[in-house]
Amino acid sequence: MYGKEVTVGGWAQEVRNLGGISFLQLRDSHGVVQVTLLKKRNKELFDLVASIPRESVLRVTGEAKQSKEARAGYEILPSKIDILSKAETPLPLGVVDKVGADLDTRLNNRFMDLRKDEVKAAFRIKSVTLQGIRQFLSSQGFTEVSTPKIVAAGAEGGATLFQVKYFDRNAYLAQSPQLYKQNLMATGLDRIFEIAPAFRAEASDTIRHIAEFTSLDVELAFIESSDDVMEVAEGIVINSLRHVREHAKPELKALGVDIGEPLTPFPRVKYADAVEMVRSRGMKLEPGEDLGTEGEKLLGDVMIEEKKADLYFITEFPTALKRSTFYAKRRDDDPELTGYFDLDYRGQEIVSGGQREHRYDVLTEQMRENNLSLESFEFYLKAFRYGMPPHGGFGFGVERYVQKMLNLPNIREAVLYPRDRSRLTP
Ligand code: AMO
Repeated sequence: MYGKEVTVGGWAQEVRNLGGISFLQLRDSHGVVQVTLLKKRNKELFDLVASIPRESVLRVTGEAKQSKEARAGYEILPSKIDILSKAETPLPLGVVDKVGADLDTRLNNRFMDLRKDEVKAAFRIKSVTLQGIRQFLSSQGFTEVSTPKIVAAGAEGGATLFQVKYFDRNAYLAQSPQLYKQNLMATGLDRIFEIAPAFRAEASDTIRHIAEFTSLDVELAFIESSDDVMEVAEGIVINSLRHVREHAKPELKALGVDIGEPLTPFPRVKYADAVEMVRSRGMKLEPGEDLGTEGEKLLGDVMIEEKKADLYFITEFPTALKRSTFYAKRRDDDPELTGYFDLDYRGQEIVSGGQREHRYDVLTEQMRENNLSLESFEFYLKAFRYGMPPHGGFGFGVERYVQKMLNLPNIREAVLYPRDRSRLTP
């Protein structure tokens, strides 16, 4: 386009005024272009640009010219500049300033924060990740479904349920599509997945919990064991990482992240062995006790040091730790163990799942153990009385996955508008 007239729209990132000449850096989603103004050529435009507040939106028309000095290798010599939207001063948050703002200030001004390439990059990568996941799952014969987010009963314990008023009744925001994805296993839609928000009233403020997260839920019928389920989880990770490596190169570069090939097959560590591994590293934990955040982290260190594994399964969760997961199948040969697993990514759980209990009598017994009213779960239980195949699945925390993939210090960096105990706007 050299020598031709071009029109570009963007944000006025910076104006450098050197007296007789000034340079306006105009930024749009593709990058930054230099608009060069000569006072003697057009004093009116020169003065206009000198007065434009940073981050205003402009439309610039002018001649595109090759330039050795301009960073992009070309510049625009403007003949017309329209101010489409003038920015107030001072800015609530700098866009190109070297001084970093704290996360709260950034989140309070997210629209401005997202003008930074490295902040936007995480969301482009999240989108590419979801694309990779969808592509892989459809190639494996999975059907994408949508289930209600306003529900009558929770599946993941009362402590984290959000109650909502639903006309003249009480309802809850779905913590997980658990009951619905199992319900669908009775229909012949044998392999399903859903990518949707899940809600948890998490009281504590941590770098890995939010009140609204994107849950990738998978469920498959006619399985032999949890192994069939783990295979799908592993496939999702391997294929979506590859997809990101191939389709998000500039974004990975902006973040300075290099995603290597993970070690495959993902190593599997039995829960009991995981406890021994962290105990041998000095952590005080009784056999069978919950690993907790600290134990998970320590196990992550051990797996990287000893096995060079970023991603690994923790398998055979003890029944004692999964008792409240009333739908989890206990092993026929050893009822003290389940086939439940977690998939951890460098010391953080990102996936949890396993084979479900599909036998009505055993399932209702496990529910009674948890003091659940079978009546309020009738819509769920009914499907188990008329032909329910063996099945299993998992919940996969999309933001936790992106957080670990990109080494983000806080899960909130992977959510455009995070929800937590203190945050309801923006
Ligand atoms: P679970 O409660 O372990 O299992 O959740 C599954 C995955 O969801 C993610 N996750 C969260 N991410 C961010 N903030 C939170 N507050 C949060 N809570 C959970 C984690 C976790 O591994 N119904 C079962 C899944 C199943 O068995 O299919 C369930 O919800 O990455």
